[in-house]
Amino acid sequence: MRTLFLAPALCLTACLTASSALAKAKDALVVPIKTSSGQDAGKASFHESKKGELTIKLELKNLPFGEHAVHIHAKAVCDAPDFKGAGPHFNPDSKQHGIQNPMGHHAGDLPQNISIGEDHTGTATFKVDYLSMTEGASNNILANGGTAIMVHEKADDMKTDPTGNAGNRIACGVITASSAQ
Ligand SMILES: [Cu+2]
Repeated sequence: MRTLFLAPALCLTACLTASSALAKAKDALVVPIKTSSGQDAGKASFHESKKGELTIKLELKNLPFGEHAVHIHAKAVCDAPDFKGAGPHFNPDSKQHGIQNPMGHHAGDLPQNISIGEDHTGTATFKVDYLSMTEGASNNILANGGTAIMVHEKADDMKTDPTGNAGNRIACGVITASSAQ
C-alpha cells in the first residue's frame, strides 16, 4: 500500500521540476551587457510569445546621458573596446538599414532608440514581429551560433544605410541559447 501511494507523488514532483525548467529556458533569455571598458551595463531579456512576437526588454546602466541606438548585430562576439567583431547589423533578408528606409529594414534594427537619463540608467521595451528565437526561422537570433545586442554612442536616425549614423559601439551583450537563465 505504501509503495503504491508514494510512486505517484514522486512522479508529480519530478514532472513539475522538469517542465518548469524547460519553460524557463524558452521564455526568458537574459543577456548581460558590458561597456567597452568591461563595466556592467545592465541586461536585455528576450521573450517570444506564442504568436511569434519577440519582446526585448532593456534595463541599462553606467551609460552616457542621451539617446542611443540599439541593434542586433550579426555575430555572437563582444570584443571590447570597439566591439567590431560583432559584425554588421543582423540582416538575413539583405535589406537596407532603417525602419524609415523604403529599402529597409534590417531584421536587427529596432523601432526606437533608448533614452539614458542623468543617472546613467534607462529602460526600454521593444516588441517586434520580425525577429524570433524559433529553430528553423530565417530571423532566428540564436541560429548560426547566435547574435549580439549592441548599444551605440549616438541615436539611430532610422534611415541612413547601413548604420543609422549611430557612431561608435559602446556596450554589447552576446545572445546565444546558452545565455538562458
Ligand atoms: Cu548597431
